[in-house]
Amino acid sequence: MSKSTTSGIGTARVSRRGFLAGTGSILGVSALGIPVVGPASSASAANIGDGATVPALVIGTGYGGAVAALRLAQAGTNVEMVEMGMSWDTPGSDGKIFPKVTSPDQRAYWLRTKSKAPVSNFFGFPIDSSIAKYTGVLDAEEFAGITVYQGRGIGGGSLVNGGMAVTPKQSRFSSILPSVDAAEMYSTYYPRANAALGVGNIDPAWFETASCYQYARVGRKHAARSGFPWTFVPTTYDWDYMKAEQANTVPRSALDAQVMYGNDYGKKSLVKTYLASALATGRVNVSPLHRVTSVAPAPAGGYTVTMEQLNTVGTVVATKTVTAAKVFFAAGSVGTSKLLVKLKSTGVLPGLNGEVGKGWGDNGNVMCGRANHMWDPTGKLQSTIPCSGIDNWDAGGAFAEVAPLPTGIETYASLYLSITNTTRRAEFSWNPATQKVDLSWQTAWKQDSITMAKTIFDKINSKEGTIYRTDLFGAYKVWQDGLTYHPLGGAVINKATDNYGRLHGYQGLYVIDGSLIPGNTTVNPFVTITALAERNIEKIIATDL
Ligand code: FAE
Repeated sequence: MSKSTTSGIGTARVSRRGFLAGTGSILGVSALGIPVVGPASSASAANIGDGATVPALVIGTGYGGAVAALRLAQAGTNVEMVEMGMSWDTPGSDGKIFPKVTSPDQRAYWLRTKSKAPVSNFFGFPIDSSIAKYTGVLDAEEFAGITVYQGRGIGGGSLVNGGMAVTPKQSRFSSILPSVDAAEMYSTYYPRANAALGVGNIDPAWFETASCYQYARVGRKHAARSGFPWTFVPTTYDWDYMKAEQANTVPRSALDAQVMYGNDYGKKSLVKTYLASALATGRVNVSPLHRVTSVAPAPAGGYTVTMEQLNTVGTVVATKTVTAAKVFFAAGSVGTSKLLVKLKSTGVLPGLNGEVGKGWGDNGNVMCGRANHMWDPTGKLQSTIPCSGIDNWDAGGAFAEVAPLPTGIETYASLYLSITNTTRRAEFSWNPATQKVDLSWQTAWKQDSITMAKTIFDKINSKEGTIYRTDLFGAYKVWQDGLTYHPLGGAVINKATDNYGRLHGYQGLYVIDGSLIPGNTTVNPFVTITALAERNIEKIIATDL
C-alpha cells in the first residue's frame, strides 16, 4: 500500500464515537452488557495535554490496561490511557485495516524495514520482504538471545494474537501464581474475565465438516493414534462469524490469512470488548502514538509522567509531562519491565526493590512442523484461529496448539506452537553504555523446551512414519527456538510488588499486566493476565481510592 493512503491514520486522539465506529463493531451491546452506543462522551476531546493533571494514568492498552481503565472508570475515576502504537480504525487503499500474513506491508511491523516472520522460510528459501518503516501493529523486538513478538496499538496484544483463550487447569495454578488464592480465581475472576472477553467454544459438529479446520482434524487424528490427550480450545473469535466466513456469506478475515498482523472482522479484540465498555463510561480517554519514557515522584505528590508523541515513522514530534495521582504500568511484560528497570537504575525511582526486572520467561514457546504423507492433506483453506491442542503437560511438560499454515496452497504440513514447562528465567538490566535495557535470555536455554516438545512429536512421527519439516525456520532447521509470543514476568507479584500489584517503595504505582506472572502459565496467557488484573483492580479500588 502506498504511504500516502495511511499517513495520518491513528495519529489523532481517539474519540469514543470514532473508536466505536472504527471497530466495525458487530456488537451493539458489549460483552459486559454495557451499551457501546450511549450519551455523548465526557472524556477529553483531544490527546492528553502537556501539563495536565489527572487522577489515574494507564500506560498501555492491552489486557491489563483495559481491565484497569474499565473498572476504575466504573468506580467513578477519570482515566487517561497512553498507548505508543496507533489506533487501528481506518482502512488502507486495499479496503482493509490490516494486511494478510502472506503479504505483510508497512502496517505489519513496528518500525522495521524488513518483515520478520516466525515462519521465515518455505522449502528452505527466505520469505521475508522489504517494507516501509511505519508504526505497524506487530513488534518483533530483538534482544541478544530471543525475539519477543508483541502487539502495538490500541488493544495491545489482542490486535495480533490468535485469540486462544485458555484457562489453565486449576491443579496447575499453584505453579503459576503461588501467592494467589486459586479458589477465588476459579470461582470469581476467571469467569469474570472469560465473560468480559467474550470467550466462546467452537461448535463440535461444525468442526467435523468445516474444510478450514481439516488441519486441526489431522492434528487430532495423529495425537489420538499416539495416545495423547487432545482438546478443543476456547477462543475470542466470533464463531457465528467464522461459520459465515466458511459459507462465504461475509467478508473473510480468519479465512483470509489475517491473524498476527491484525484481523479486520471476526476476532473480538479488546477494542470490541473491554475498551469499548471503558470508553462507553465517558470517563476514559486514549492517546495513541504516545510513548511513556519516565515516571518520577512529583514535588507536590503523585507522579510526573513524561511521554513522547510519535508520528507514523516513529519520529518524536512532541514531548509532554503530565501529573498523575496514580500510575498503572500496563505496557506488557517487556514494556513495563524496561521502564521500571531504567527508572530504578537511573535513580528516578531508586526505592523500587531488587526484584524489579527479574523472573522473566518465554512461556516455554517453541515451534515445529511435521511433513505429512500425501494421504493426509491439511487443506488449502486454513482458519488462522487455532481451536485445539495436545496436552502432554503432566507426562512430558508440553501443551501444543495445532497451528495453521495459511498459505493458500496444500503444504502437507502440520505446524505446532508448544508451550513448555521450562524453568529458565532471565533478567532485564540497564546498560549504561547503550542507554538501553538488556535481557539475559540465552537461545541455548530453548533446548529444554525442545526436549519437552519432542515428547509429543518424536512419538507422533514414529507412529505415523513421518518426519519433521526442515524448511520452515531456515534451511535444515527443525525448531523455531528464537522467539516468544508470550513474554511474562519482570515485575513479579508478591516480589517486585505486593500480592495485588502495588509496587514496593512507591504509593500509587501499580503493575497490572503480564509482567506480574513469573514466566509461565502452562497454557496461552491472556485469560490469566486478564483474570489477575480483575482480581487486583478490585482490591485496589476497594482500598486505595
Ligand atoms: P500487551 O497486550 O502487550 O499490551 C501492552 C501495551 O502497552 C501495548 O499496546 C504496547 O504498545 C503498549 N506500550 C508498551 N510500552 C509502552 C510505553 N512505554 N508507553 C506507552 N505504551 C506502551 O500487554 N495469548 C493468548 O493467550 N492466546 C493466543 O492465542 C495468543 N497468541 C499470540 C499471538 C501473537 C502473534 C502474539 C504476539 C501474542 C500472542 N499471545 C496470545 C500473547 C498475548 O497477546 C499477550 O500475552 C498479551 O497481549 C499480554 O497482555 P498485557 O496486558 O501484558
